[in-house]
Amino acid sequence: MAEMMKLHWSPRSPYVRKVMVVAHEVGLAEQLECVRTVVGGTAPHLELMRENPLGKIPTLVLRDGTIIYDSRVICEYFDMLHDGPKLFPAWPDRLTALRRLALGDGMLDIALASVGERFRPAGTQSEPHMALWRAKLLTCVAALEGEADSLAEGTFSIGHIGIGIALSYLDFRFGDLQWREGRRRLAAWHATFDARPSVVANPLVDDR
Ligand SMILES: N[C@@H](CCC(=O)N[C@@H](CS)C(=O)NCC(=O)O)C(=O)O
Repeated sequence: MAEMMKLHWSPRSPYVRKVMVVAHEVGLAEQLECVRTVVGGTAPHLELMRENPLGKIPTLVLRDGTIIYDSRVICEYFDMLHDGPKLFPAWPDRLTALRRLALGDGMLDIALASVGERFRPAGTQSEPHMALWRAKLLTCVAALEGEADSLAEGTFSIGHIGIGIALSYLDFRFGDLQWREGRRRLAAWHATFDARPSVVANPLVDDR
């Protein structure tokens, strides 16, 4: 078998899930050796930090030893490696796709900050921050409901993947947010995202 690319991977990470979905969409998943890498908490992962000084996943080691991160860079790299329809479209559609990707990634950044806060000892968690992050996530969902029809009609792109991954992460960690309430069109679009083979093949799993 040809040498594989090594992906620092976790089934709990939505950013990792995003690159795995892209890899499946463009037919590259079989070329990835997924190495379970545990990050988070306060202990530095020194081995990972030798490859990515940020100590974050996903981090991808190419066959020639070149190391790339973060998730967006890896997604764009995968999209460059195939000859099919591109997930990063040409201008002007690219602008909308990148803006949607930024919105999805921004939602994940907020969600992960909020999850991190939950792990602080009781009494040291910041209620005002938790409330702010919750309000931002709900505002993002409301904005997305406004473009749900255009999401459903448009050509599938990295923007769709960014948004779909973010909404699925809300299901995974923020069930109490009930983001589907009053968001019928967005929920309908997300159901189609959720049913894609690339998404089904890469579930989020709380494995420890
Ligand atoms: N902007 C990065 C974010 C990646 C990220 O924050 N990953 C989390 C796991 S879901 C992580 O590695 N956290 C460990 C840490 O921040 O120390 C990307 O898009 O790849």
